Amino acid sequence: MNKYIQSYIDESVGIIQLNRPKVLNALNRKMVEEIVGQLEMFDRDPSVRVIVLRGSEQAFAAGADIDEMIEETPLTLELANPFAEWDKISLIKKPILAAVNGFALGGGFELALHCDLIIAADDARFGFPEVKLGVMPGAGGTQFLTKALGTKKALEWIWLGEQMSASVAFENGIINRIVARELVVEETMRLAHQLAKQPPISIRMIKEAVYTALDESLKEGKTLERKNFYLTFASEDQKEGMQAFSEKRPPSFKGV
Ligand code: DAK
Repeated sequence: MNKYIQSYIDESVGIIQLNRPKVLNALNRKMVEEIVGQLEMFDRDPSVRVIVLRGSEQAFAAGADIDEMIEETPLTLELANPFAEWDKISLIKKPILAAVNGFALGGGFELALHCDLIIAADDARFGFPEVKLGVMPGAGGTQFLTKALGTKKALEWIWLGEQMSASVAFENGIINRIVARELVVEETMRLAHQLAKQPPISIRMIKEAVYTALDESLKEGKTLERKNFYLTFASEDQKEGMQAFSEKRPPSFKGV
């Protein structure tokens, strides 16, 4: 039974809603475990094709729970190894869409950046305030932001710890779409349902290939792309997609 999140399925979209609104969805360790556990369950569930992660009215998440972190020492962290949970997010094969209202700060920004696509409200605020607490991002923030913005801009944002508007995040390619605050969930669900109609095997193979481009050389990336391309021809959806084109009708993909 989850205490800090709610989850449900809407047709083939699995939704995870962070649910600690009184503390702006500050992420404690148990909450991260619940989010990751639910992501893994949706990833294994054949009835789910796309996952949406959303916050509440005021915040996607205003960072890791400072009250929980305050007494941490290097050794309590080393023993608990809390980053192992975060690492599991990168293993999720299905698309994860973040619907961001309000604050996505620190660990909350990192959680959004672990998602594949980000839809944000026009008044959403992003940033890494860790430096103001005498620490620094620890769940990938320095890496994600540097890959998105380059070293100069990443250093300025993370050193100053200032909040970034949705429009700046959009101009820098950090988020996919900006919509009015009251339409964030609706637009995210619309996109999720659109993606859910795409062939699931292609969607998974594309996700793997695109992230490989971040870590591997062009040569290795192209090799993996080619293998994944071959693999799509093992699917019934490849036959269906091409047959539907010939017959001039919309395809119906089954994920097999
Ligand atoms: N932790 C705990 N409580 C928080 C919180 C947080 N991160 N953010 C907000 N709250 C609580 C506030 O204390 C307040 O509680 P009450 O006083 O009502 O009991 C309530 O949420 C409402 O917040 P405010 O009254 O402050 O609301 P405002 O609108 O005035 O301000 C704000 C909103 C987002 C600007 C402000 O709340 C704020 O500055 N929050 C803290 C932002 C921040 O510094 N975030 C943490 C960065 S450190 C790790 C993985 C990741 C990380 C670390 C470790 N491991 C796997 C080990 C990441 C670290 C971080 O994220």
